[in-house]
Amino acid sequence: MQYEHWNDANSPLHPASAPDFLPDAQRRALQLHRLQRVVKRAYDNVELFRSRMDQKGVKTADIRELKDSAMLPFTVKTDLRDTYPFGLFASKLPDVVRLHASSGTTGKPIVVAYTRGDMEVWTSVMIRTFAACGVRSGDIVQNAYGYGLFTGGLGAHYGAEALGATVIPISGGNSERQIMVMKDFGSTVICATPSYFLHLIEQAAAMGISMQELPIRAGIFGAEPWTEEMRSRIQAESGIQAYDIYGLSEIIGPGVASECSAQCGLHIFEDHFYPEIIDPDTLEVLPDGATGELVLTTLSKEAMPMIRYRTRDITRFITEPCSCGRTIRRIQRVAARSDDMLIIRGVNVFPSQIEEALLRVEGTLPHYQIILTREHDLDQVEVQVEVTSEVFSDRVKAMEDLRKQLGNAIATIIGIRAKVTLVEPLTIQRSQGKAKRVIDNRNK
Ligand code: DLL
Repeated sequence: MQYEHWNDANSPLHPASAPDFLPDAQRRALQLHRLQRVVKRAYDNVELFRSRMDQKGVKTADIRELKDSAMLPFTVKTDLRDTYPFGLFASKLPDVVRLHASSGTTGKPIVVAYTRGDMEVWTSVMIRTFAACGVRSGDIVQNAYGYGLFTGGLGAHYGAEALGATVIPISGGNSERQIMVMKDFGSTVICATPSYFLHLIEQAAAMGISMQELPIRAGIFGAEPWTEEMRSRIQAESGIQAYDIYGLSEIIGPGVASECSAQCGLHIFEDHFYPEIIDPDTLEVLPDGATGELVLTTLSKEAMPMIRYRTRDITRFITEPCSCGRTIRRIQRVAARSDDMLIIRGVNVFPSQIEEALLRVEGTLPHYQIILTREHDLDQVEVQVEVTSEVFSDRVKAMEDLRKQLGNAIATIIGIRAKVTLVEPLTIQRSQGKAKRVIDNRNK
């Protein structure tokens, strides 16, 4: 009997997924109870939270309703760096059963910690993630997220295994072996960054294998921004359903939010992560539906509670109910981070806008890089994009027309002219994890 529920991924009776379907009032009561508990835990055990709340004159007893969270101080990434390595822990080290770290681009990593209870929560939100994406107990899950200090590999591993799927802990890289395993083991689900999966599609083709003919049917993709246009390309070329999942180390890792069968916004596991959208300039909480920065408070984390963590990720709540029946709210896919925003000749540009423009044009491949330079004090943008070998070997005139078309598509979306360079397939470096889309040489 229970087995049937495991196999019905969208059932409210699915033991792990039940909280996705709680009536609003019941969920809010649970959130408030957990918010009060986590604020007290953070205040009692973490010096930084205690001193910030004291400075603001906020007492734990002041949190009487969910919206009182707006009184609480924010936490930012530098707080984790400044307290490196263990300064934000609310548990004693013997109670911590796992550490992960996120490398960041410069300096020391940030360290995150989990108690046994945190591991159970993490596993449960990953079960809910997989269930929402239609993964079931009979699936064979090829987990190509990196294993190690990155949260992607082990986060997805524990969830898929607990769901009852067969997990292949292959980690990222060694693309030829990935394709061999996908074919020989009959993987039905792949977990990877979307950019790495694109590379796997190419690798399969190079080995004379069509993904369309393999049993693979779903991809659980996240850890980096990607666009709807990218999803269309992935689905068309591989024949799989591509789902977007979101998370960050500071909050738990993957398992903060996930798409469902509707593929229309990501459900936040709100019973564990309390979301707010703020105006990043005024820091005011914005009304539902307005676009701003996502701020998250962990409602059940023990080892490392986070109070109003500013993610820098830009999104909005989708206010319409979802056709899947889940009552937990959805956010729009995270297409941009406020710190990824490029200011080019004074115009704000997100790399995802360029991706959108490029992939709308036929003949391009979903591999590109944005190179910024400065000449005579003026920012220059070059967009290098791979084009199909047919286009590349075509007449000069056809290439020139495509270049113009792409230049116009970019100018229409971002409002400035970029130099477009068409390059051969496989020219741009492939990543095994998060893709590096921007090379900024302006201050060199
Ligand atoms: O990337 C956790 C993760 C692993 C999520 C696997 C999904 C799948 P970090 O390395 O700490 O953690 O990076 C977190 O990556 O603040 C976003 O800016 C970005 N990000 C994560 N998922 C998405 C997504 C993991 N689906 C940072 N869309 C976040 C856009 C994403 N950006």
